[in-house]
Amino acid sequence: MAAAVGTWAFSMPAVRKLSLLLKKGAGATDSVQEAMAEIENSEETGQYIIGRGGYPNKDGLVQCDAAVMEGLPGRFGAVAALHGISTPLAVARKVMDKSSHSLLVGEGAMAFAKEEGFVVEENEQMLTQHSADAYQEYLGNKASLTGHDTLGLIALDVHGNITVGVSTSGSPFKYPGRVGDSPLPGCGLYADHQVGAAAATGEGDKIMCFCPCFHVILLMKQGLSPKEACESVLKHITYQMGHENMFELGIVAMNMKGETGAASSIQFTYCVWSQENDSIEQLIQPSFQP
Ligand code: SD4
Repeated sequence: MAAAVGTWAFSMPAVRKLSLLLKKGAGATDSVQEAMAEIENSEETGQYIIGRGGYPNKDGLVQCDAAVMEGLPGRFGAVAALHGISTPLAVARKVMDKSSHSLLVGEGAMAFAKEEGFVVEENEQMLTQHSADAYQEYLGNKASLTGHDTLGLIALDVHGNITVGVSTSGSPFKYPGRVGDSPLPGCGLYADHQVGAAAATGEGDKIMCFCPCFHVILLMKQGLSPKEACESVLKHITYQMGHENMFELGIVAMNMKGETGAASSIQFTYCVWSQENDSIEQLIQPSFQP
């Protein structure tokens, strides 16, 4: 039974695309790559945007993080602080499929992408009017934006394979070279073909200290539902941080039956589709109250 889930309301077109591909029997990884690329390469996909149109770093350069993980052991690829490429997840896929490495960063990631035939664009091409204006405003008052722009997609295909992909331009106006949780396995994403997959969004600098996606998978392995597992992890982190210091974190998860669930420290919208109902729902997860 195929199923798909995506983080934030702006995942709606991507989840729709996943539903169309998965219904036709496409593989989970191909589907995630194709659905992600449409949003990455689109200039206007919502208030917070990934890939082309993402917010630049403090020097004005759009630097993206992306990763893909299949449920099968050792199938992971990621890029971080990659610039000039409008579809970062496709490069992460190449790292997984074509290299002996798991994570490539910065200039090395760009050189690898070039070798694999990706077109490297000028930074101006990666900026949009919206992101360029936001950067000018930042230069004027140095006030950093808060917001979440990670698109996380989980797909379970009709063949029983599960894949999770994430893509983000990270925190707006970040320090050059900053890497968030998204391209780190266990932190921004995790998949296990016996259990399911999870993806995270929020303040990556904090998220990476807790490996929340791996934790969710471990709990699902022990028999918790995706929702119970996400809630349990959020509760654990909130307890460790203290409620007043809790940072912004949203987690979505899916098990191998295609059941999904989420938990979040702030109100969080996510989109789900299952072959059984064949309708895409936008669900609002209220903020977690310990
Ligand atoms: C990151 N979790 O890089 C990602 C994206 C995000 O505000 O939510 N940024 O921290």
